[in-house]
Amino acid sequence: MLRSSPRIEKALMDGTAPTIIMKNMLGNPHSLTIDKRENKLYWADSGLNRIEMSDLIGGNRIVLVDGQPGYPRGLAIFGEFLYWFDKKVVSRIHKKTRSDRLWVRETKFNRLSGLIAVEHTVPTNWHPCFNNNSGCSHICFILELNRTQCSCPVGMVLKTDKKTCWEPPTCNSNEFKCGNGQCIPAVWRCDQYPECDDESDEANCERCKPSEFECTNGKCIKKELVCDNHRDCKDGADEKHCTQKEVPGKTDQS
Ligand SMILES: [Ca+2]
Ligand SMILES: [Ca+2]
Repeated sequence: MLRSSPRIEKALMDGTAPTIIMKNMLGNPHSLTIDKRENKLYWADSGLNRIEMSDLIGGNRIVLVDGQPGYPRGLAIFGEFLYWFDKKVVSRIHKKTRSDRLWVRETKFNRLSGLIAVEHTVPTNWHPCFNNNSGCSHICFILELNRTQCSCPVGMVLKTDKKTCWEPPTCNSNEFKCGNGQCIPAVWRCDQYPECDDESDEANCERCKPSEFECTNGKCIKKELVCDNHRDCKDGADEKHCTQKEVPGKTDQS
């Protein structure tokens, strides 16, 4: 609904298939509510000072309350009555006969923000999402004809099974996703130089053959170069724990 071009729309529960069901003779419609038993739509219109009702496709409009000053809000259906409030007064009217209008009560609250009617007995087995969440890993919506559709929280998307949510890859197919979410070129994976801030690109790499020695940084050197009094590993790991003493001054690095 837009104030400059007021209209009432409907859409499926996942927000798709929006349809305008009403755009004529509207002032400032708001506070919509549905009577699910009667398949009726009710709304307040503070621009026209009315409360109106129609069927669920915008037909058969009836003015339920006319000349209603102020800003009626919080429409709620309970039993045979429509309830609403304006400032701190809650009112009701018979939803079909438009009779029995009365002030239900004046509350002590100056600025009510909502009104909810709660049925004492709520059926618990009719909704198709009640059956194992209809197989959805996170959110289940009901569509027309009691069909269901799965959906996901912000930041997740549905897998191709249309049931399971997962976090989409943020890296391209030619990139490697670091453990911290960073993307680096895939060829930098296991190249013995850490490019990920968490160095996950060099973790769990198959590096050295049985005939090789692995330096601390992952570089492979021939086993013959271990303890040969020459630093072949950058940190000299190949010359540590040797029975023979390291030759001072030999600091060649790889
Ligand atoms: Ca690397
Ligand atoms: Ca060496």
